[in-house]
Amino acid sequence: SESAGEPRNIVVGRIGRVGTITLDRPKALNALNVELMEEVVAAALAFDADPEIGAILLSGSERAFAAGADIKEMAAQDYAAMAVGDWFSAWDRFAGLRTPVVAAVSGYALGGGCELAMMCDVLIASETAKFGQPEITLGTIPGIGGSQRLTRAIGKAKAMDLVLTGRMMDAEEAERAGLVSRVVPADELDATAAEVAATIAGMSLPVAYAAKEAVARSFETSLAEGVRFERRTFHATFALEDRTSGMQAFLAKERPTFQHR
Ligand code: CO8
Repeated sequence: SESAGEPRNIVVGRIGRVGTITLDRPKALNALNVELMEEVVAAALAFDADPEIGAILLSGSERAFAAGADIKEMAAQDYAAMAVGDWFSAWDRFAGLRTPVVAAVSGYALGGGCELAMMCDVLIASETAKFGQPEITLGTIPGIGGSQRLTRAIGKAKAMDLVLTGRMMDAEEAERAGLVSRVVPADELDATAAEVAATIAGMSLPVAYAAKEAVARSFETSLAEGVRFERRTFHATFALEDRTSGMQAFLAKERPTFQHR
């Protein structure tokens, strides 16, 4: 839907094979209004369609990854407007990206901000990161997957605690609970997240898609079906030039150079 003009709430860039999206609405702590959502989804889909992009890096600011859906925008809505407009369903397209997404989370990741971080594949958190689903304190509940993804990520005990009390969880607790991939000192966040994204972007693109899809499948299916899906996909990688050259490089004690096909 974002066709003409520069985005106003995000900064989009590119470093090698990594597409970068930086949330940039500092006055509202990167609150996710509809315009920002449409810009993020459009930028991410454009990267997803570009075979020169092997990973997407999503960041916020030092103070906030994102402090949730935009409460000012939501406050005036009624049930009919939310339901008929299917508010926030565009985020499902972000969750459906094939390209691996690395999130760099510093400061607040609350409500929709926590939900957006959980839609990403590798979540690198600064020691300053704070996660929470405070919707209940506003008289509502998570609406972009929080009740589902948080529970799958950290289990019922902590998910219920967070969703029912609205309290925040710091980076250390989030790592212990299994919500984040790594916690790093604040001044190392950007470099670490960029390095992780560049590493992934250096892999064979079809294999990275397959690896992401296989892990993501585990959330949608039984173990037996998931293992079957993985096995067939694993077999299919043997049709790829990158699989041939990757194994040949290992045997020749060389670094692999993937052609991404
Ligand atoms: N929406 C709109 N504006 C926001 C938001 C937000 N979520 N968060 C912060 N802001 C604004 C503040 O209003 C303030 O603006 P102004 O300067 O104009 O008053 C500015 O950002 C700075 O914020 P604070 O002054 O509050 O900064 P503090 O450092 O004092 O506090 C906090 C930081 C603790 C993060 C605080 O801002 C806060 O609690 N924010 C709200 C967090 C929250 O409740 N998030 C959940 C939102 S609901 C949600 O995400 C639901 C998603 C699913 C809905 C699905 C529906 C279909």
